[in-house]
Amino acid sequence: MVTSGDLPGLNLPELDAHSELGALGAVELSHPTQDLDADGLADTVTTGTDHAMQVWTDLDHDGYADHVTVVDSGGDYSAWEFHHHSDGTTEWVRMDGGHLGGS
Ligand SMILES: [Ca+2]
Ligand SMILES: [Ca+2]
Repeated sequence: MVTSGDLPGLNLPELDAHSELGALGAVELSHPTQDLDADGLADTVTTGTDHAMQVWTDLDHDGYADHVTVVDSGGDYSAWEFHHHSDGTTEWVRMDGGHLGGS
């Protein structure tokens, strides 16, 4: 579980599109600010630097991110989902990735 990060006050890890999230563990979204699915409950936090931005979404509102999309300033992106396995372990799984804009 991530308890501290590079972004003061948000406690979210700073990632780029080539970061490996597999063993990152649960990421707490304590103060989501955006409502991505428009159900009236804030579920999403966007973080970032000059180099990359991260969009963290807590789809089931349990306080922990279930999905993150990372986009580099150069256009590379990756999308990850947080999976809960039946044996109690958890893992981030890369679902998508590539380069925005075709080539
Ligand atoms: Ca929502
Ligand atoms: Ca969640």
